[in-house]
Amino acid sequence: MKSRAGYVALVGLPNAGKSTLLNGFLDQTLCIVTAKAQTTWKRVIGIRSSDEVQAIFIDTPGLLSAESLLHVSMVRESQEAIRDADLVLLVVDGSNPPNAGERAMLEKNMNLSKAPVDVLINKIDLATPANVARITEWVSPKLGAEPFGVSGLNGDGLEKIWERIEEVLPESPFLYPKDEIGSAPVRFFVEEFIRETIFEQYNQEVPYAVYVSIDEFREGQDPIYVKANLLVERDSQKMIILGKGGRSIKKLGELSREKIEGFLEKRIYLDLWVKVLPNWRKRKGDLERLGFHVPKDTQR
Ligand SMILES: Nc1nc2c(ncn2[C@@H]2O[C@H](COP(=O)(O)OP(=O)(O)OP(=O)(O)O)[C@@H](O)[C@H]2O)c(=O)[nH]1
Ligand SMILES: [Mg+2]
Repeated sequence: MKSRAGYVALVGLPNAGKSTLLNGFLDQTLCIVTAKAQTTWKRVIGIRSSDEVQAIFIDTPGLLSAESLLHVSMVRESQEAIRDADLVLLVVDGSNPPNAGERAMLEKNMNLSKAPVDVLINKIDLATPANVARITEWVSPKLGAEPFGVSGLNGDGLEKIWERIEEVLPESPFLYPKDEIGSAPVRFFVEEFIRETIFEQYNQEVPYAVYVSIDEFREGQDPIYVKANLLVERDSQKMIILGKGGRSIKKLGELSREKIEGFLEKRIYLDLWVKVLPNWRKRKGDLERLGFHVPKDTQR
């Protein structure tokens, strides 16, 4: 049998469970997951290879109406993934079906795809039959797709989707070495684990204003020395991140370190610094320096 390989984009509204599904397909925690919407800010690649088939899953930021330049860049990342995919998996939260405006926005984005679009009703463990019926009545006529019920959390339905992926991907040599599971540098995962912990620990708007950037990563020593800058938009956010007597940032450091050590299977020393980069979410130059792709036609 000839080998098959290609790109499978996981797209949908914020909080639908895209990152959970990527981790489920890989049986590994590669993407950060939190209960808050808009956790994923940049595309993440996760690779699953069987003997003959290699799927390159792309986890994307949630599709949302853009309020800041950061959102514009997030939406653009998702749209590029839709355009480049060999199969698009539209992930819909079965416990919280999209409203009319969200449905229209999703339909518009799915039209960008040249590839087949399959719909996954995720969180099927929580979905009521009425919600499943509502989603099916929407997607069957509009997207020509019979939805699949899945649960990223407990893995239900994922093997069936994998079989579908194996059929749909084009004949092609493998695009990555067979034993590779990701393509991002280790630094990226370290940044993401810190960001995930920020989402878990701080409330309301604060996590959305923090960009985590690794400043130093000194390997070849035990423990590995990691210095991370936490960039916030205002002094008031800096005070919140630090907490009274530095207690909050100490806790953040401890919890993040445990996750990173689990991922790297090595001891690390984590040095966190908070810096103010005023209004970075709205500034084109700052966003580009931080690795976001801001559309060229954006004037700001
Ligand atoms: N019960 C249940 N919860 C789920 C399932 N999949 C995801 N979740 C939960 O839904 C929340 C959001 O999951 P994520 O994977 O971060 O969602 P996402 O689509 O990547 O969200 P953004 O990155 O914010 O766009 C988390 O609390 C998950 O634990 C599922 O199948 N069942
Ligand atoms: Mg996500």
